[in-house]
Amino acid sequence: MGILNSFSLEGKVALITGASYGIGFAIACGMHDAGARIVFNDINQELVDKGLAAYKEKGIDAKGYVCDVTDEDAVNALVARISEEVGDINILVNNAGIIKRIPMCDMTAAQFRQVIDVDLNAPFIVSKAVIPAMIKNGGGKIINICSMMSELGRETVSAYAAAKGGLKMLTRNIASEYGEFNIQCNGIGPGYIETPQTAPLRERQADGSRHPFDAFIIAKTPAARWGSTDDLVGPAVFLASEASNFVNGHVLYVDGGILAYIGKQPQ
Ligand code: NAP
Ligand code: GCO
Repeated sequence: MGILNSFSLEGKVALITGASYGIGFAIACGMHDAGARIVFNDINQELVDKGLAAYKEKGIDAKGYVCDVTDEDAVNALVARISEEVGDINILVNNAGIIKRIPMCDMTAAQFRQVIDVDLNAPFIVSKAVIPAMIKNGGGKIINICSMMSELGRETVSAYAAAKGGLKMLTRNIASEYGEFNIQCNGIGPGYIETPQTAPLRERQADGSRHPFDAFIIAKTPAARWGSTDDLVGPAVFLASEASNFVNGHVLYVDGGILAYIGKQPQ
């Protein structure tokens, strides 16, 4: 196989969760360009319809389903339906996620649990649902969308950091437990990416100046910019393809260098 062919996803079925917009949508479009058949889900019909229209506009014939990834019965039914209507899933991207920015001492246990449920329990539930067919078919790829918060903490994101740190370890454990079946489970750790999830951190101030967090991220990132969703496409296609067949249990940070950088020295 030629080197470029080893990046091809031709003939593969890819399920990207929560992929009506944002990071999941960009990754799905890239996987489509690399040859995969795209299937996605989202939490309600309105989002699925919005996603279907956006894929159509790009000339992509994606299949979209309503499914709450925290609901184990619904996920099992979805995976069975995809196998029947499209084919067994070869590539899973656990992308669906939520964040709650609340100081820890003001956060209720119910709010904390909700974040853990979507960002950590759900990747467990969806991965568990797709692994048996991957084993039967001789292998598969699972990509967990982790975060800077898989490594770092900051004010207000205790539940999210706990979930994304846990997701890094779930990634390593899936790799450890199912690597012998030719299943590769890796993570992508996006840096600060321009999506609706981070929009509140980039809002212009009343005087037109940058949000202090926006200026902070630019100073903290050697690339001196926020990431775009397109920055994640190449890494995702790599981790979904045969080019990464001996990469397992790894988190690939796509962060413009944030994790490598101690920060600007005071002038
Ligand atoms: P996002 O706002 O985090 O949303 C992803 C999608 O998941 C949304 O469509 C969301 O629906 C859906 N979703 C939420 N709960 C769900 C559930 N229970 N079942 C099914 N779908 C559900 O978008 P994003 O910023 O593109 O983030 C995608 C992933 O990357 C997330 O895991 C996020 O944590 C991670 N991430 C983002 C950044 C960043 O800078 N943006 C950086 C690192 C990691 P709703 O719109 O209704 O919530
Ligand atoms: C925050 C952010 C993040 C990012 C991302 C970083 O409030 O700090 O929303 O946590 O979105 O996950 O990688």
